[in-house]
Amino acid sequence: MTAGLPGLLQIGAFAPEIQAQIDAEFARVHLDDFARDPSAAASIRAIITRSNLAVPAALIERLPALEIIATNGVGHDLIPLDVAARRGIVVTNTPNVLNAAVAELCVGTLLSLLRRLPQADRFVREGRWRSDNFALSTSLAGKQVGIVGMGRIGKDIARRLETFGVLLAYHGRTDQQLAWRYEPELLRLARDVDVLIVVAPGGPDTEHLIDAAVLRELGPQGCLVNVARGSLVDQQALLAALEQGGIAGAALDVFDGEPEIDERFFALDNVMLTPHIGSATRETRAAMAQLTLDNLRSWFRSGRGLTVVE
Ligand code: 8YV
Repeated sequence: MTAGLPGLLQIGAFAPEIQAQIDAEFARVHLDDFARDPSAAASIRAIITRSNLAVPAALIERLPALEIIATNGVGHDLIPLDVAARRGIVVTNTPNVLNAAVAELCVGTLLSLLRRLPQADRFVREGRWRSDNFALSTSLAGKQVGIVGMGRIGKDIARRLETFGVLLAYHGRTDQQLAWRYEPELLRLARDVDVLIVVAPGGPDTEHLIDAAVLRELGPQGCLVNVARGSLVDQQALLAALEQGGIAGAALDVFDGEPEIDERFFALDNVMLTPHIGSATRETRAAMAQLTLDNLRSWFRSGRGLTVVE
């Protein structure tokens, strides 16, 4: 560890150009090395991590000098905020810089699901067009779409979907007095719509928010889209609904136990599966990593984070 630079514990990997900045500006030790040799524990003042990786409470307790946890991602459901707050440790994330990318993936996978684009691509590649017509699919235009979680990303999704001629409504903790209809009852929203989009934060408060009852209300013509966290959906109820025609289909970017997801999904033709790539564009990941670093720089320069999780 380089003397004089702030001690930093790194969890996960970062792109070479970001890693170079980390190594130039911080006395960095990677979690794997720290697990073998925790001698640096007393000098660790910051953690840099990624939103899909856990920061165990036990690890925080072993770092007496820890001041800040900077996560590369908007989600912070794998960081024990209560433990951090008790210790006066600041937690920062990367809001806003990924809104467009996640919204694009949401719209893209929804269109792929409704128009059966992966199946159409396979139909052509397998030479079946020579002798057959691809079955008609269904339009997005005119559909009733419900958004669960009208935060920054939810609003970006709504603005994009408006241009497709859908009717929008949303559910969340509060009526934000927006142009779109607010539905306080999640079951009623599920009953009213053709497509239900899940884009609320993960964590204990939203665990299995989308359960068997909600899927029943969504019904045999309804489709589910999840670009938030697997934990928001009761995955066993979802698999049963998909297998038994309880709902028409689902576009899923997040799952329980990623990346070891339930192989029952693989056999289903009415699902669009993506490997948690909501924010996975070069531009977005570069902006996320830069904001993560800038949060650390601002903290050690001014004692303030730029995008602090409240
Ligand atoms: C991950 C995400 O952070 O921002 C989030 O909450 O889930 C993603 O952007 C990213 O996959 C981890 O690097």
